Amino acid sequence: MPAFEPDYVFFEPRALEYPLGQELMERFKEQDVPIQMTTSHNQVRGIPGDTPTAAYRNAKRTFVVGVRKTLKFDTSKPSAEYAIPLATGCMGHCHYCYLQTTLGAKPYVRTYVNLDDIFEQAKKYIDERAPELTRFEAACTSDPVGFDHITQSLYKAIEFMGQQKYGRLRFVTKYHHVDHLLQAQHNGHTRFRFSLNADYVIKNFEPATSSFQDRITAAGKVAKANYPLGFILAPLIRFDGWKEGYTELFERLDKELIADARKDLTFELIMHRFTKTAKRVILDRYPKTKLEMDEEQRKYKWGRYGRGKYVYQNDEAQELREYVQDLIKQAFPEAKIEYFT
Ligand code: 0TT
Ligand code: SF4
Repeated sequence: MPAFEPDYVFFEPRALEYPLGQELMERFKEQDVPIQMTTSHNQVRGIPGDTPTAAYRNAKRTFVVGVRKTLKFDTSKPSAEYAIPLATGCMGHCHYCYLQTTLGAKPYVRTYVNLDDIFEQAKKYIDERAPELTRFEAACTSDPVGFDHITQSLYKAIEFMGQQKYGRLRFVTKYHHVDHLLQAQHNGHTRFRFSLNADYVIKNFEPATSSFQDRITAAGKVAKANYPLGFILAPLIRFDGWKEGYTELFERLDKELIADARKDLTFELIMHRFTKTAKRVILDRYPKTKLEMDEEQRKYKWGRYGRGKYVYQNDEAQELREYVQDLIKQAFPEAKIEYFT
């Protein structure tokens, strides 16, 4: 899995008023990537593709450089108090990804260059709650590690948060391109998490992401650089043979993970869920997917604005939860399980 480089690039004109916007323009010019200007990201036009599927695949290889206008941060339960907006979209092709519906027709990677505005706003949120800690999730709308070798904005966010007595950063990734982040002055204020799953899930549902092995190796490096480390097991799926699959995951993890990584380790557990809209979009984009999305077998969990989700039945959820929690307790008795949802 080579580090991502886009095939198409768009700039919002205002992005060029910021140093990062200018740097990115220079970088892409040097690389000879086709660059277009766009009045606003809502006006991104001209991503090639004869069919909607082809256009979607090309959009996933498109990079948009823009300015974040709204500086009100969303909340981000259960992982943090706030979502910090650094970017939206991702080049991965995970079948189950919620960005397919939350980003709708804008699946491209869009990065914000007005970082000082964003950090200033984060500082305000921190001050409001001090001396309580305020946690910021940087992976709500994107996988921010996968293209940080291009923008370095996650790097800057890590260093910004390193200086905040009462601020904490966290993010999760499926990419192993972490080397430049190892030097950041994080001060222990960033929890660096990797998303892991059973081999079956990675093989069938996570195209265009880094392999299990690469993620574990990267996790070892991150722990060596003294970052607090975490794993998100998501989505937990009850595929045929899931018990064996998740047992094997922990056997491998136990074998491969270096001792340094076990000191301050957290786990977050998230069950698979889908909405009716998500199911439609997924089947449209990945028509051959093996992802099970049978409403009949699921429990309907009511949500706001009619956006209810299909989750596993209570007894199935309970079984999944206990099984995976036991695996964690056996292999990593000192680790903290932050939540199961
Ligand atoms: O469907 C995915 C589920 O994963 C959501 O319920 C959120 C959850 N999630 C994702 C989580 O529990 N912990 C995480 O760290 C996430 C990777 C990030 C996250 C996203 C979060 O913690 N809290 C959130 O509210 N989100 C948002 O959920 C982003 C998106 O808009 C929405 C999708 O339901
Ligand atoms: Fe979605 Fe994460 Fe996969 Fe990217 S890596 S497609 S953000 S689930």
